[in-house]
Amino acid sequence: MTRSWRSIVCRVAGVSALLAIGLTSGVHLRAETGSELWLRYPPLTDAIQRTAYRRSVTAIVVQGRSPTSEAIAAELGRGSRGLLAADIPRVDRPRSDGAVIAGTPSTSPLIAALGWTDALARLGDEGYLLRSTKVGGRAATVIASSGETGALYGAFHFLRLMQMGQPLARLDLAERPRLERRLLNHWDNLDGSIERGYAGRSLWWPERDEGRLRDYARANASIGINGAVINSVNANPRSLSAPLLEQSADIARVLRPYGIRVYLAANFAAPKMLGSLPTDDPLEAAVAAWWRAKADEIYRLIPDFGGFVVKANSEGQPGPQDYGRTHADGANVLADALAPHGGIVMWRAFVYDANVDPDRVKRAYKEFVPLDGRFRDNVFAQVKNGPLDFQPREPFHPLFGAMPKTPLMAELQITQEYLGQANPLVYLAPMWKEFFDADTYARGPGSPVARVIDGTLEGKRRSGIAGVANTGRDVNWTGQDFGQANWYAFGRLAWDPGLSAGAIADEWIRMTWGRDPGLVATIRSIMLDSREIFVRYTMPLGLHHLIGGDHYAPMPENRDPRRADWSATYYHRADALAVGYDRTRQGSGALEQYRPPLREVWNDPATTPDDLLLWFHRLPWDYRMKSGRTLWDELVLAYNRGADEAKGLEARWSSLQGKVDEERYQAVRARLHRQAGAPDLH
Ligand code: GCV
Repeated sequence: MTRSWRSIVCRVAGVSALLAIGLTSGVHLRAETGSELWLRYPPLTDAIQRTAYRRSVTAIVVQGRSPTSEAIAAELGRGSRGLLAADIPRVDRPRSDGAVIAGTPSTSPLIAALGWTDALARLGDEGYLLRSTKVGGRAATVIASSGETGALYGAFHFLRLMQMGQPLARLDLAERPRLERRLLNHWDNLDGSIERGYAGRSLWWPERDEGRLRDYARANASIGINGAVINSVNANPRSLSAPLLEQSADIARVLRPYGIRVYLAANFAAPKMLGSLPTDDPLEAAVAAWWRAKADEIYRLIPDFGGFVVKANSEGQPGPQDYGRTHADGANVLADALAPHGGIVMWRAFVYDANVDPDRVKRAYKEFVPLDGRFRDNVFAQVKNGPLDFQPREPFHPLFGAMPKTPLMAELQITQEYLGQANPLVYLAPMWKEFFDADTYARGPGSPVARVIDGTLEGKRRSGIAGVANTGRDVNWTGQDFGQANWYAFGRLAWDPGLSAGAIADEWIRMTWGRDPGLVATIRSIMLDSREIFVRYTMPLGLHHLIGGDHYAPMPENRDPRRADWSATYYHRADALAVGYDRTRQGSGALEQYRPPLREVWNDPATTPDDLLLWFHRLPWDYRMKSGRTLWDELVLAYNRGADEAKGLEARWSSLQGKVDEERYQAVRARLHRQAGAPDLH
């Protein structure tokens, strides 16, 4: 029985190489490569709308002259030139109706004169007002913030309204981000390779194209990303050496005007490896002094440096436990060095020492919960969304809601390490929403993860989120064109976890593919179905981690000689009688790390949602499911249904031929064809 189950698992993923993309001719749409992302600004085809917009956008007034002000003016100019097919002049003050005025009370006398300073102060330096009003008796649109970055975000919002075809008259919008730190984590190595990167080499190591870097910054600013960790968490200690810091400073110089701060991943053994100290013991005065001097050196080069992320005592990385110290001891020595400069430490909770507990998913909680309250004020614990490792579906990590004194930075993975890498189409926003909306019950019912992260549940001042990036040097940035949607959605949800996956998809589709209602509806339905389809054919009923060493192809027989908990067999535990991991009270007890009522609900297979059944339970193959089918039949049904639906995605996409440009159409089609398990297109 298990043998044929394996063959079903393996049948559903194509594993041959992606070959050339066929090109056909005869289309009238502008050829596109995807390089412009969602900032394409193609001319609006609706003449009535274009005329109305032209009346609302007759001139651009950005009175500031800083690099950020220049970026605002350039983007408004570029966007309106593209969308309206007209050169909109930049002027120093409105001379007729229709000026778009952007800035802050301190950079713009026109904005200062509006008397909005108090309202702006309440929105913070990244929040903004977007209003239709009168300036000097003339109708104008004002994009105002107390900080220049906020004005830049507002400018992108204004452009998005036009890209979406929204009315521009009578605007009265106020926005502010719900989370303070909105970061991309790049797992980029100094040699240019990217760990779990599927879209080409690093955008900045070992050298960079400044124009591309600026486009990266523009894209991030358009969705509110305000920080980038530019090297891998498996950090090369050399990242903190003087020559590499010079390079980081150069990257920071390009990103700064777009409100993006540079952060670095630090290797905990840097004092020994770079500084020739005899130890990295965080309680040694010489080690603390080394980190202080290093922080001072960094801030001399990068005055707005954000801080360090650290992967310690995890997957072979050095850490404080090498000296019998705790994660808090380790984090605090770095935090003390950064504190005088305003920097933070993001100490990763991705730890799974086999000596802590036989069940991998229990280990981080057991190590970190006792440390709550022992971290310095400028330390975040950075916690992956689920307790294992970025599976297509996991329950939320039980640390969310279990460390009330420590700000938790949620870590999501935008790059599709376990989700087919850059081949299938998988829109991740529904998965992230499932995480944000999950009720932790930390303060009774109505304690969703989103409120743990944004700090409101436990009255925390600091908040943040990190996404492991999927960008690289590929022309379209993300390999699969729909990977762009995940980058986009991450930024939008980091800004406001309350946005819906569907609304974000709508925005992205209209800006990236076109505004025809039929086109939008088709792509939207493909996107919203895609994650569940992928789950069905790779990990139905919560049966997880059935992959081989490269985390791509299904390989349920995989036994990794290095570690049991890297093996598929460790997770599915399949034999002739049963399948699944028993995490109930009778099993590993992992569900005791969740609060009531979850631990009761998930302790009983009859009340556990089917989606997580085999995550928490080991059940006989003939176990009777809620549907009346046996477990075996239900699994087979899900695998087959998922595989059939994956084929259906290609068919649904085919209906769009001629409605989107042929280049991107074919590129997506080739990947969907492969996802369907069919031989590659030639
Ligand atoms: C950066 C998983 C990935 C590793 C990654 C690790 C982590 O194990 O497979 O590539 O290392 O997570 O998040 O640290």
